[in-house]
Amino acid sequence: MNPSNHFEIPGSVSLQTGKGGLPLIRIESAASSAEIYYHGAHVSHFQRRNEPPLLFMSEASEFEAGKPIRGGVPIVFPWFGARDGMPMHGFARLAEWNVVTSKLLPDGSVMLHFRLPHDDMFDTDFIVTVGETLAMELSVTNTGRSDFRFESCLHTYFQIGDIHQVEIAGLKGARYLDTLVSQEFTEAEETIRFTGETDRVYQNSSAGVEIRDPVLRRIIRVRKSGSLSTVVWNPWIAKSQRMPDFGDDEYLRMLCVESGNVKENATVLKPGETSILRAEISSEVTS
Ligand code: TA6
Repeated sequence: MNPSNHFEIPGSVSLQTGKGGLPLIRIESAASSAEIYYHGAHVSHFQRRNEPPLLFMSEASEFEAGKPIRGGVPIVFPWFGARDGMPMHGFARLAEWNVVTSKLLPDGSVMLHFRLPHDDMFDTDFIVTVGETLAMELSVTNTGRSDFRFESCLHTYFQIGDIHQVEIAGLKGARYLDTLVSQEFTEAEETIRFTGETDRVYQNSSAGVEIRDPVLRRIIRVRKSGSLSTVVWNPWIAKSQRMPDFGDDEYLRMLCVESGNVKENATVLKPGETSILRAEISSEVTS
């Protein structure tokens, strides 16, 4: 793939060669930096000045056509989870997206607009704004002549100091499916802590969450709109050992908190309708 560089902005947006020889776009804003691969329109890096990276990236991740990148923000679309004979979590994260445009905004943040190669049934756009925060917007329009049902999720991997010491706040009262035991529960705790493999799909929850990290001394906040599902995942020890593109001990330093619309919260668009899923990630350094 030899992408054109029509969108480059000197000092802010540049086309570079990333891992595996894949083309990526490097973004420098006044407050932060980021990297986005054409492969999956995959945000692989986001870091605020004078802070550790906010996104986790596995040292063992593959960077090649047909393979998902293990870390950053995989775009899950148009289905979540497994589907017979089809790629896990849909094909969007495996596709080579096109860059529509870029823009330097008055506040010093930088916007990049990606589009999934055209499909007869839908148009899919992904807009990333890199600044004090990382703002992501996945927009889907039904361009077909019948209803279009799909699942979508920004499957965000956060970098944390130690899974044993981190906690998530904001999900108390939400009902969730514990996929490890295929049972539903209601979150009774003000904060969620981790003592083993965790794979929960919180449903009908539009709430933002906080990830409180005493080791990296920061609070990560995820605010979302157009999203009723929040997925919380850590593979822990055994599953980490089974994942070839993930280090055995990397579960200690990552936590997925994913904003989307999956399972019973799947989206149904009538012809001509558009849905927009937004997630904005910010961080606050604590004492
Ligand atoms: O994060 C939820 C989840 O569905 C987990 O069950 C786990 O499979 C994870 O996604 C990673 O999926 P992947 O296909 O990227 O290995």
